[in-house]
Amino acid sequence: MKKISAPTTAILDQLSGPVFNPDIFRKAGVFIMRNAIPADAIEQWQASWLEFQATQLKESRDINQANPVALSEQLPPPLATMYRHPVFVDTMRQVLGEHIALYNHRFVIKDRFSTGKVFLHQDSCYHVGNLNKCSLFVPLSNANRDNGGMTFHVGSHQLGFLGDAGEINPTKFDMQWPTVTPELQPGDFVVMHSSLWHESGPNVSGIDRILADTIVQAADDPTGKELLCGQWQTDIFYSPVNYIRYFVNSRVLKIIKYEKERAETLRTGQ
Ligand SMILES: O=C(O)CCC(=O)C(=O)O
Ligand SMILES: [Fe+2]
Repeated sequence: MKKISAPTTAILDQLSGPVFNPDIFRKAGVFIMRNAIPADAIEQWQASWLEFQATQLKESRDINQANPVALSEQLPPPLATMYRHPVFVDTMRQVLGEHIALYNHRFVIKDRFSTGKVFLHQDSCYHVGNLNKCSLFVPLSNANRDNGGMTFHVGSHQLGFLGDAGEINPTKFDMQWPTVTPELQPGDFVVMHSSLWHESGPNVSGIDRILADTIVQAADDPTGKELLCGQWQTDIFYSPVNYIRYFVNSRVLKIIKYEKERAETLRTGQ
């Protein structure tokens, strides 16, 4: 029987509420804010989503094979800028301090084009710059176990970056983390440390699961995209976009090379 850390178990009933608890977040790596976003903001974002979906995502969408839930279409302005709502920096100041920047903003959705599960992983291994980043998951639909709501392994961020990118095998660790799969409603949002292990099941109910995923970080990180509050704390910047260009040789470049060679072998039959 694996050891579930007792302090982690003790905080399970304090993981959600209308008021952010930075001490619980530090230990858990996740906190669920309840009914924290004003209704007028949510209604505007939902209306914008419905129009966007009806006009641009109806027939098909551009599926990213590496991550089918990540929406690649250009968002309309109300959705592209929703991370600027003050509720988010008011919360994140308690984790990141006075000076906060945006790292990335996107949507992760489970609609009829991406109903599948997302394997257990941490996000830090896909990020560039400093490791102290947090996701804000903002539901514009209900999210629950039936439509592929996310599951969080509470406390697992304490292990930091695991050294590679991909599906985590939890059976290989001496300790076990309790899991939570919160039911989310529009107005709630989840704060998650980017090293926290998370996953999600398939959408079996057929009700779209629509989440915005905004990643924020301290403003001293040179990969910041936009200042959200305070002042920049760095005067050097570089872009995380297409980061493989920063390498002469790397694991990702090798995979690309091997994939090309394999395709060529299959094509020519030799
Ligand atoms: O959409 C989900 O359920 C999870 C997505 C996710 O964790 C990711 O894209 O990194
Ligand atoms: Fe993730």
